[in-house]
Amino acid sequence: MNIHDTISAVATPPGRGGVGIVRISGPGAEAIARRLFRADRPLTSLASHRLYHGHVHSPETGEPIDEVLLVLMKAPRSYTGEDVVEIHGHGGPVILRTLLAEILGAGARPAEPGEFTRRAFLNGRMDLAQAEAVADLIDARSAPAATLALGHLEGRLSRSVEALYARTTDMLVLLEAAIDFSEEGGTALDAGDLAARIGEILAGLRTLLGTYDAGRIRREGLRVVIVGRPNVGKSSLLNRLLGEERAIVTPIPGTTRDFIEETLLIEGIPVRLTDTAGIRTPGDAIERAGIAMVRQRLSHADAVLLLLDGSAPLTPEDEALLGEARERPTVIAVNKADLPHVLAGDRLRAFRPVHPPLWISAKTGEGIDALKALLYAACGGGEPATRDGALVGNLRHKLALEAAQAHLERGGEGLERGVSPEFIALDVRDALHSLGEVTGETASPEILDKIFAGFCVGK
Ligand SMILES: Nc1nc2c(ncn2[C@@H]2O[C@H](COP(=O)(O)OP(=O)(O)OP(=O)(O)O)[C@@H](O)[C@H]2O)c(=O)[nH]1
Ligand SMILES: [Mg+2]
Repeated sequence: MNIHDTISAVATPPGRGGVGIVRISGPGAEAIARRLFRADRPLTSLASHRLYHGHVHSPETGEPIDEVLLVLMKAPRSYTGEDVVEIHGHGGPVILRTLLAEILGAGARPAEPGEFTRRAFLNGRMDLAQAEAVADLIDARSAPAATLALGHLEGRLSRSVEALYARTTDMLVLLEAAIDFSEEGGTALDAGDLAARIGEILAGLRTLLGTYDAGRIRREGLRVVIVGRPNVGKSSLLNRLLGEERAIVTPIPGTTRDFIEETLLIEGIPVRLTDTAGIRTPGDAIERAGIAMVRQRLSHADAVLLLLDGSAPLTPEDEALLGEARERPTVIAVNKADLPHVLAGDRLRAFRPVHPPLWISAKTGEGIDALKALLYAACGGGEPATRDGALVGNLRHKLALEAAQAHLERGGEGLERGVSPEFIALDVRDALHSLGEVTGETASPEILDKIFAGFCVGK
């Protein structure tokens, strides 16, 4: 990819709208603008960061194409750090296509997905975690996801990681001095000091990594699957949580065959809720297929909502499901609390559930708010732990931080065993490399390609 040429793309989404924006970035942006744009009053030059009213004309025919507002943002005070021109035209697909075609005809080339943001990164306008936050902000499906992304765009995560990066660099300097010492008389290695430094950085990493569940939930939402034997009230509970009659409810066991998915918001976070076929020895091929599908959904779930019937004794089917409850985060709810309580609590306690079972009634609504809160907490949706509010919500960041942690732990162990500073320095250098992958100092072109390929064109 050549980053010294001039690129252009429509920056607003396809379709019709009040305004549509075409963006140009690169050394030729201003010249292209001057060629196509005629301001209301003749101009000798375009001032930076000023909005001009006028028309875009076709240079060949001289015909007007659109009435527009135009702004030039001179490097480096622009999104990409290059000269950027934005033309605000009317938001129709034909107009925008024509505007773009004229710009390309005047010397720009079509921008690749995410190329504006990639240039912003390459030109030092933002680091990689911030660039990823741009995509997250655009893709945010809930207010908490948008808040998280904006925090990262403003450098919240980057600052935390950079602080760890700087401390790891300091450590490497000390180690290198000690390596020189053994050769030509520098400073001796203070093993106690070094161990304390490693410990501090590891503690910082642990704190950041401890925010992953909360961060991921904010970024991606939650997937919860309701399971239980037939007739315990799974579909009734789905309807109650959604506040509408979405699923068929009947007293006949085996009513739900296919799964039913709907999204509701808990604490502003989208929760994808799946109602499933009741689990039992299947009566026919349809039911067998339905039950197989439950198993498949379960493997993708963040949490399981295991539903029991409080008006009946525990059955072997319930017990089989309770036995599986420890395999993944599970919230146990005992439904039909409005009926006489028949289910024996001590039988349940024998399964040592992580969260005490909650009595609810899909019919009356009893316990439903508490159930939502419990689901949220069970998935790690509690308040995040870091002081500066940095949250790790991206798997790529988590893996890089974990790699840094593993390298530092190895270095720490080496120090304890008294290995020579050269070897410890190797681990510290690896840790530094992993930390740098988050903010992009050490991210390979392959990583960059992968990240920016996920962006939309025009961003
Ligand atoms: N009294 C009472 N009845 C309930 C409650 N929840 C569900 N029911 C009744 O229990 C029966 C079964 O409810 P469903 O919601 O269809 O149960 P399900 O678990 O989806 O059943 P399958 O789809 O067959 O697996 C219906 O007659 C509901 O009216 C409750 O909280 N209290
Ligand atoms: Mg059902």
